[in-house]
Amino acid sequence: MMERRIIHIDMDAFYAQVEQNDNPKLRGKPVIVGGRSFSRGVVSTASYEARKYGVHSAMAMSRAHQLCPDGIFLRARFNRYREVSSQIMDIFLSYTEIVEPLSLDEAYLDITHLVSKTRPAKSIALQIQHDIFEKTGLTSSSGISYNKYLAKLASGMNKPSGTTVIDYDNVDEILMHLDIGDFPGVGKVTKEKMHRLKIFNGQDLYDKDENFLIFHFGKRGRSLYEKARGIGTNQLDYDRERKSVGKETTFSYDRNDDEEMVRVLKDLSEQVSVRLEDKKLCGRVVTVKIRHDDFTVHTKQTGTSNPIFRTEDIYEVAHHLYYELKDPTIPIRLIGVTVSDLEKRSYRNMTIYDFLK
Ligand code: TTP
Ligand code: MG
Repeated sequence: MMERRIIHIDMDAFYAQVEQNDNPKLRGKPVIVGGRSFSRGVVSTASYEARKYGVHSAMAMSRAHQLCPDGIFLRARFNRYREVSSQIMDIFLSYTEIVEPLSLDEAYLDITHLVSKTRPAKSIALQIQHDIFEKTGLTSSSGISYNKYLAKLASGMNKPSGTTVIDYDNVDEILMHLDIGDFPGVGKVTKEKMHRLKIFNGQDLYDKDENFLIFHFGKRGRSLYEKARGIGTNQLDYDRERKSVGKETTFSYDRNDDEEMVRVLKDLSEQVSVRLEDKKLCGRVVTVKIRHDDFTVHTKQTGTSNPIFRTEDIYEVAHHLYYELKDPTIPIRLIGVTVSDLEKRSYRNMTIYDFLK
């Protein structure tokens, strides 16, 4: 079986960066975003400028005020963060449907099927980070590895704006020197217990046998034993009931022929329509994606006034988008059609034609 390539992407100082991006006056300044009331609340996150003063997530707001009296203290605007989050998730889904979001600002992506000799996982990660920056103006960090936990570990290693690969050639070096508190899943309490057991880093953990760890940490002992060896799951828990239905075609050699593209678009529209029909869904947004032979990806989408699901309706929009998107000078390697913003079909969004079939 082919080795999995998993990317973990995590936005840098997410809430604070959104605030700085939305209000340029805040850029370069110590920004601290907190929950509810300033007197009793805790810090949600702090910009990297504020972190220099020792301010961090989950700290009492009053403490943050003491450490950073000149900081700019803001209330969290969750709706805005959700909005940005959904833009980011859309970018992930434009690469692969195997996306497991962990929170508003981070997700695992399985990109195994996109990797080739000329397109290593790292270049895909960089491309995704670039897309996020283009679309939202925000920086993120990514980690690439052969399982989830190592990918997550990697994404935190070179923040902000980092892209880090953990592979068989460097995994031992990284894990053996890793502070025990930096192992994913080792919180404050576990860390203190580890210290009592004279386990301070990955090497110390590696040196303990499995039974010892199970004796002291119960069921988690086994997982800790495995983590010390770089072993972890590579199965993503992703949403099979997707928020979009899409089909794409990759050409074995590059095409640049409108007539053929129109045929392919019609065919893809029909396949999408059949899927929507199966699931009794319809959608309000159509997206066409084109990948050129140099692997640049271009997408264009548009909303429809009514939810659609029939081949002709999807094709009509897709065809229009294709002509807006295409660059006649660059051959096409892949083309795709997606319908999103889905909802269940109801009598409200059916037309007379649906009753004539
Ligand atoms: P994180 O990804 O943990 O932190 P971050 O994005 O602010 O900073 P970085 O990843 O660069 O270290 O969390 C994402 C968001 O979740 C964060 O911006 C605010 C929110 N959050 C809280 O509200 N409380 C918390 O205790 C944590 C850790 C995060
Ligand atoms: Mg983050």
